This record gives sequence, structure tokens and C-alpha cells, in this order.
Amino acid sequence: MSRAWYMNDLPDDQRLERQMDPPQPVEISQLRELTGVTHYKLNPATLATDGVLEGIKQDRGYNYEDCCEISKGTLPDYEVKIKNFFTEHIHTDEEIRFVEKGSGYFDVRDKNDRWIRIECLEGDLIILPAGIYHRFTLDMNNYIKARRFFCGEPIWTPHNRPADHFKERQSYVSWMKTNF
Ligand code: KMT
Ligand code: NI
Repeated sequence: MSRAWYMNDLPDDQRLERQMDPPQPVEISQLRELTGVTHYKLNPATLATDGVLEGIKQDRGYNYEDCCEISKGTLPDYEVKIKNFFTEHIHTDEEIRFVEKGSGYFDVRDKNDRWIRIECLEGDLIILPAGIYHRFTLDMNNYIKARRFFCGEPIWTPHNRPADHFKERQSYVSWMKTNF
């Protein structure tokens, strides 16, 4: 997550950067107040021994973990899943992803409903709050391997937009208004 930017709405390949013209970068330090997204940059070289990820998991109560590898050869129903990941949706819980290998883009709506594209690279841990409208795409490298975390029994169900009647959506909107 070295970079984020407001993205254009052109019907180009979803895996391109889709920068505005001229580009409108978003400082990573602004990301939280604009969207409520939390992120950590971890060091892949020391990850196995430095205890940083274990500390975050403990603090945030992430007691479930699995791994998700997205590439044409390894993911069953690849085309369908790629399409579903990129359909705007919310979840009733946080979406927590740690990029172990490869890269991709999480697009999130800011508080004015504009798309911000967040680049996720090796070592990035991204936490999308419950109720935020978002989507995911691979980039032109066509590969990501991510760890998924959850508090308790995982629920991955996406609720496609419009999903404004969900209480988690309403809580997200009022939390943003109150805090940022
Ligand atoms: C999701 O829910 O959008 C995903 O799991 C995407 C792949 S994880 C980087
Ligand atoms: Ni999602």
C-alpha cells in the first residue's frame, strides 16, 4: 500500500491503474479519515520472526486464518470469482487481507462516494471496515497470494450495492460522520 489515488470511471481494463488526468494521488496518511480503512506495512523479510503480525492478530482478536491464492491456474471458477470480487459490495464484518506474494488493487468508496484505488503489495495488511462499499481486482501481474483473517467463524458473503439497509452499512456511515 505504498500508493493510493482517485481513479477514473472509464471502461478500460480493470487491472490498469486507471489514474485521473491529471493524477489525483491520495496520501496514505489521509486514507483513514477519507474511508475508515486501516493499514499496516509489514516487513516481509522479518515477518516470520519479528512478532508484528502476531501482535496485530492478538490485539484485534483475529483467531481465524486461511490463505487465498488468485491466479488462473490455482483458483477454481477463476473468471466468475474475478467478476464477483470486482462487483461493488459490502460485508457485515471487516475484510482483512495480508499480501504474502504478488499484488492487487482494493477500490473503496470515500465518504463522498468517489472511488479510491489502493495498491496492495507484498507486506501490506489492509483492513476494510464492515459496511464500506468496495471491490477487488488483480493488477497486470495477474497474481496475488493473501492471508485472510477473521474474528470467529468466517462469513465471506458479499452484499452487492445497493445494500444501504444493512445495519452494518448504517453503522459505518454514522461512524464516519462522527469520527472523521
Ligand atoms: C475479496 O474478498 O475480495 C478477496 O478475497 C480478494 C482477494 S484477497 C486479496
Ligand atoms: Ni469484499
